[in-house]
Amino acid sequence: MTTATPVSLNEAVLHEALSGLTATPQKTLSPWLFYDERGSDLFEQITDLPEYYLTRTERALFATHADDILREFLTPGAPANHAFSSPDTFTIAELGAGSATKTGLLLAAATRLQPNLLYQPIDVSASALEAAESLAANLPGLHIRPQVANYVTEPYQLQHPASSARSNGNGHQPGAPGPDSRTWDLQDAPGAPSSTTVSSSPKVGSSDLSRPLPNTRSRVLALYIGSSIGNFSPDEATAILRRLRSHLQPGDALLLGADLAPSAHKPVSTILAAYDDAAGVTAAFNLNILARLNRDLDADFNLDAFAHRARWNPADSRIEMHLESLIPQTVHIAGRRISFAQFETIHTENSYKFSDEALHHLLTRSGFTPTRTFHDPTRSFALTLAHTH
Ligand code: AVJ
Repeated sequence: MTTATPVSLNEAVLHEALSGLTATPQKTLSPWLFYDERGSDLFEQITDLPEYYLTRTERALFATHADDILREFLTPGAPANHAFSSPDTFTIAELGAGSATKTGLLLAAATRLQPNLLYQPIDVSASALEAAESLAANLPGLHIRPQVANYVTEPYQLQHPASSARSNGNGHQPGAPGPDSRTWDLQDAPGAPSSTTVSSSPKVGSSDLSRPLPNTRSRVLALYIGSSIGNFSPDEATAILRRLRSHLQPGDALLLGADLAPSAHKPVSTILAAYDDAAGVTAAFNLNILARLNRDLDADFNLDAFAHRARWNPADSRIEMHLESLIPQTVHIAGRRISFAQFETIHTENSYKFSDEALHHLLTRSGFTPTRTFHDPTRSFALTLAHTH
């Protein structure tokens, strides 16, 4: 182990391992256990695999549609050539932000639209948030307020800072909003948050042209992307989105990134290959969960006696990852003996794949009205913008 695991985290790992591995009839381990240092590194490698289409497809959607997404957020239903004019400014928040590499494309578009932008990434990993913070170095006007929290189990906050709106004194840039667009200044705004990272770029919008508009606020665009929602059962997913909804107000919106169910253009084999790649990186990622229990809990799993399995479960529209015991065997964890029959599996992950109807249903029962969906040409992945209702 290269870094010490905090005692409380180790206790959570122990609790999860013992409760999951003594469950009957199906042994389970929760997917959050994948993401220790080694597992996070393996997941980064997965996102570059030729078979793992999810990350690159979603990134392409951001590259193509960042401006469309922001326009639709600010002025739902407006035509493509519509000039932005909104009395409110906006801020972008993100659940499970990780290192936020894809988000950078949207943040870049947003800072062209609004010279000072507050970005609120929330992630359980402090090191991932440090990587997200480095985005500010490359995007003048971006202010980052990171929060370390598990958005499933821990409280988190979303700020709607009161804005001291002012006109953009720098004139009209191509692709940028007209001189009437509002922006706000983190330093001057009453009740503004103190961001932990403030870019060193000069402030855009000169004070002599400032026109304070009281009673304006920042609308929140909340991102939940990367198909992270796919790890949760329909009830858990609804609970996560309802909680997010409870932090939002009228005019705010959610951008949900989800992997789509098989279709004429997307055979099951394509989806399965993404979870069983030729190079064996996903197998190593799955097996790392056992290696982690060996490292953190001093367990004695023989990694050669378990094999990675990925299955398509059509009834629940999900990929399941399992670890199959190749022989009858007994493993020791913290003084407990855990026995496996030959071919018995540990269920380690579900990755739900959504139909358009399933996405619509999930969003509406969580308090959102889908406004517009952005698909790639093969309809493999969807970015759905949904406003609060
Ligand atoms: C991070 C949950 C989106 O389900 O595709 C990748 C994790 N598991 N390969 C996914 C994962 C196996 C991934 N998510």
